[in-house]
Amino acid sequence: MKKPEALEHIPLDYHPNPSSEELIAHSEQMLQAYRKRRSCRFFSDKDVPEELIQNLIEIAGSAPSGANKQPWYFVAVRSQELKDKIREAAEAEEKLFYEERATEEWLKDLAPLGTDWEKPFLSIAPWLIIVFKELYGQEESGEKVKHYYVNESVGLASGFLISAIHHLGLTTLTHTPSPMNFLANILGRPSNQKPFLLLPVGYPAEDATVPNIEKKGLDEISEIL
Ligand code: IYR
Repeated sequence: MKKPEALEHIPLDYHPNPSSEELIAHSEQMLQAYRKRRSCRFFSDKDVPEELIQNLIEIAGSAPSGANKQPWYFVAVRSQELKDKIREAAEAEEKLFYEERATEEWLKDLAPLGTDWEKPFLSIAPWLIIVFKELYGQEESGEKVKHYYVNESVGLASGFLISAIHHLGLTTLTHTPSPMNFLANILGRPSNQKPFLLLPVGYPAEDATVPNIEKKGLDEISEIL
């Protein structure tokens, strides 16, 4: 096969060039801000504008991906009827998870977080963003497009999304009801798209609480050689 031509290269349009001192100061500020990010299960029903959700999704879609195939799709749900339907289906799966499917060890690991099958945040948060991974792409002609590193790519896009939500001062929760194919059914997605995770997005409730967990220290998660 003849090798396709490489795309033209254009200049990199990002050269802020800060000094080391500026970088360190900025990274310290960022670290303090990131340390405040928590998975929050208590949402206010205060509305969040659609434009903001669209910008957040574009931020997620700016993530790197295998061969730039962008193997993701985002469904943003604000319809109360759909949110209630998703909550009902998620709670049915979660009830089975907590009462039958989860191993003793898994339940023991979850106990400190105080989670259970009830998921009121799914109907209270103003938005649910459901992230889908695309196992392969589909051209208009019906031809399949190969996708690479799908989980890594969609994980990166989800990380961008969570980070941007926090940066704005809003909150989210990485929710992975298991199994979650009910989301594809309710939202009528094609068979090349599989649910990856669900992020409720909104303002935290005034009286929101979070479990008092700790993150591993730098020494535990890294070394410098
Ligand atoms: N999907 C369940 C259980 C759950 C699993 C893990 I791993 C968590 O970090 C938290 C919860 C639920 O959402 O409750």
